[in-house]
Amino acid sequence: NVHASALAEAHLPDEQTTAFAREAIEDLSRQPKKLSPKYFYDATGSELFEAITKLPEYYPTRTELAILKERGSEIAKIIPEHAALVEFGAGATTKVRLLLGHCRFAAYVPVDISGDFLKAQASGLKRDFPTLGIYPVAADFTTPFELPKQVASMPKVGFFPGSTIGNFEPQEAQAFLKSARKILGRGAQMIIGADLEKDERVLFDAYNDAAGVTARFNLNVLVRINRELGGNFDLSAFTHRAIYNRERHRIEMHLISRKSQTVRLLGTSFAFRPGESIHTENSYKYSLDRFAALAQGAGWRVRESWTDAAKMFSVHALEV
Ligand code: AVI
Repeated sequence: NVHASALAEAHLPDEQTTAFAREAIEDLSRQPKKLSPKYFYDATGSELFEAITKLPEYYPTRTELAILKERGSEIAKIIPEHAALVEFGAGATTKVRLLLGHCRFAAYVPVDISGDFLKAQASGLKRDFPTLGIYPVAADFTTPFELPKQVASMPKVGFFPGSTIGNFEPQEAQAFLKSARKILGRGAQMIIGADLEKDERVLFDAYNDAAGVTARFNLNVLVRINRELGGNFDLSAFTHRAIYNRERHRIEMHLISRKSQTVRLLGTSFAFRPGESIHTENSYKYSLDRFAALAQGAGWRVRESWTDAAKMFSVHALEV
């Protein structure tokens, strides 16, 4: 097996790398070529994403934070006391701290694929919320997982901020919402952030920042393939492109080949035409109505939706 032996040579034959290799080869063999956005987030990619959230053009993070801050007491009113807050994917703790500050949660269950990250996060929170039970779960939150037995009898509130749901295809988003409903159980609620459809120029600029951080974030997936899968992508031969697809209500990120070239990874060659794209990410934008329809299709009702005054971003409270 050519792929397996090439992996062994790269000294990285662990399970996650094997999955990355298999998926990258399959996705680059397609027409049009693609790569999954989940591979953006190695250590460098996560740092670049943190830098994106601070860019003047990238409004989602700061707008969602402002909504959570401003509406914290309204959110607290509809949440049962002594509930367990289950966060799907655990990034920076800034947003969850806002909710924990406003609402009286008995437990916090961060769910993330990276166990190390969870441990670091948990110890900081424990210091600031000493009475809160913290029960991290190391799991891929897009597939079914068990909640810790300590929270079995508590009502559950899911938390999925950041418009990460926008990076799922609509049918994946619906499947995720269904699975979250099953995991959270009877009487569940969910607080979820979704980026709104808006002026195309604003959307375009948010993914084409002047400082070029989004371009570096996009290209980092090729850096990762080179390092982890022994690829030989020439970074200067690919360029970042982000466009708004109006019909499909989504920003698309692409890496465009500047020339005719062949790239090799793990014994497989991939030919690129000049101008040919690797489609690396979709970021769907939902109107309030389209989001409500998505939630409804997954068995949730929108209890309340909050937006900022300029209607840039939305936070929804869902109930079963
Ligand atoms: C994480 N996710 C919600 C970001 C987004 O806006 O879709 C990822 C991102 N891609 C480019 N810039 C930021």
